[in-house]
Amino acid sequence: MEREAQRECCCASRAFSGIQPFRYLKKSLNRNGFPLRQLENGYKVRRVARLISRRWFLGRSTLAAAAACAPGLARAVTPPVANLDPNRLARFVDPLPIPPRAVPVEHRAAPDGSGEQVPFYRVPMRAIQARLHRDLPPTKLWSFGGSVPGLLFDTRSGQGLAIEWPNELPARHFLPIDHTLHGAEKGLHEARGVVHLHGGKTPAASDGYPEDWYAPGQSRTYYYPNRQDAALLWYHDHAMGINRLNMYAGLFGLFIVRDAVEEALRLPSGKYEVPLVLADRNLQPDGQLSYPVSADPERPWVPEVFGEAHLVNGKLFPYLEVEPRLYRFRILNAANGRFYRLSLSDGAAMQQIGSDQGLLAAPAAVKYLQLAPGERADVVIDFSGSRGARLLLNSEPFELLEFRVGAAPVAEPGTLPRQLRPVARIPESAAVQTRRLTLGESLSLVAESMGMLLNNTPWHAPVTEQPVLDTTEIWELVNLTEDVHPIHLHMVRFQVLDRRRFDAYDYTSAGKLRFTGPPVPPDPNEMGWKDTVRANSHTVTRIIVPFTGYPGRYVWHCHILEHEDNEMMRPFEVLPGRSPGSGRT
Ligand SMILES: [Cu+2]
Repeated sequence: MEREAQRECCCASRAFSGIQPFRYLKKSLNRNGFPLRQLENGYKVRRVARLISRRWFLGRSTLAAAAACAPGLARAVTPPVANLDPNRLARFVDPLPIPPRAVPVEHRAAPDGSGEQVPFYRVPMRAIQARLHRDLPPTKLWSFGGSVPGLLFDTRSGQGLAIEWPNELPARHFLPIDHTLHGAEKGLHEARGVVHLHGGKTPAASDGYPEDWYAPGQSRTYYYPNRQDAALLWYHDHAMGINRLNMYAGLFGLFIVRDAVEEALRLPSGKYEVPLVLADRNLQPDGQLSYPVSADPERPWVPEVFGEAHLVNGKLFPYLEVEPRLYRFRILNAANGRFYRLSLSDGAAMQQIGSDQGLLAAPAAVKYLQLAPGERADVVIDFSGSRGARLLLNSEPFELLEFRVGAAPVAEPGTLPRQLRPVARIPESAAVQTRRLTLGESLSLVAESMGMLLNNTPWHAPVTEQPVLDTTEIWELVNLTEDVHPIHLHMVRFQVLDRRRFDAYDYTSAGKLRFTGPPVPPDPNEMGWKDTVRANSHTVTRIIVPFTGYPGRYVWHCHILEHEDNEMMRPFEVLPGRSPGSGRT
């Protein structure tokens, strides 16, 4: 964990902003990259930079060289109005809000023909006003069901449910659409939306395919069979070309799946189980959302967005009163691009008991907890030794949340089981196919990012990944860029096999995969089931994926939303097996 944290710290802390070029440049100069000699040949610089990374190019260049790229740098600037400095606000004056629970409005027949009556919910997308801090006026947001985060679903494994997601948004978007992005062309409804249950084993028709968006006044009802292990899932908008804006506006919420295995462990529950949804935002001085734009009004897209204001369950600097005992926290990173690196101010370790797709085999002690956008962590914190203390949950240098620990002793502080849920490791021999898939960035001649690509293939190209239902594959994610990309596959869960550094220049210039280090196995807290994996810079990240569930068309993509909206997303199609459940083809 420590090793991982150090290796990723440049990208992961992301304290710099992609929209402030000179500040960003100073940070970039500290990065390690290719040998400087490669920069002495201008041709090589352009070729490598175009294929690898704008930041790498800037990072290994001199200030003079950067100045020569002024037209490119000038494209990405801050808006004319300065953002609100959240550090000027009083800290820890608002209690931590807990998202309200979704309640079914009735029961209806399941659409799978089973004759079963399933709970039916209705959760509209609509505009709201919400106070992010005691001393700020209300902020305009878009919400699922009236709050941000949206209504919390608390569901049981094996109990299907149907949700109608009406689009009741206003006709016009309030954040800057880039009409040059694929799927965001002029003339389309601005406030379109479609809902994806992230981590859900969901039939394709209900998975929220990005092109299946619908306009204000329209509605869709999706069916979730919920045939999967207990886990913290989340739902969010997935509309093509504007997903980053809809999510930034607030269209996301939590979806908990519970089962008997988890309940038998008697983990902290009720008021001792607390959801924590993390998301960073930039705010205008009047408290309204500020989404950065490039200097080109025709192409306002920016490659990444990092906010200075860190919302926990929709509040800035909240506090939570806790008893001196064990608490379970269900944590989601719902940010557009920021990686969180969570720690406690007293230096104590947290016990991570679960990851994206449910419980680990055993608790893993973590002093620093990395969470990329889209990742979740299930964490137990023991406050029993901190009676009367005030502790902070930090992501340095940011303070996120204050815990106020009660002074009175409690009768039963709780205990944590040593074993949680067995996670059988999938042998590599189970895979019928290995796919090598690159993560790349396309750059203009002035090293300005034009977008990111999976396997050098745009979204609209024919489907190339067609796994067969009930077979297992290994996917090798070859990251040619200097960014860490959190890669998410819909519908399936997978395990991380290993990560291995390679020479990206050799790969891009000669197509040769030359490793520069040994394979590194995942840390203990990554040894469970995942649906989103951090693909580190200049590293091959291998995952093993059983394609069980449902046939049909799904997507895989980077969960940095600005990347996803600009081509870093591809369809994959699960083909029906030759004989159901037969395994190999
Ligand atoms: Cu990415």
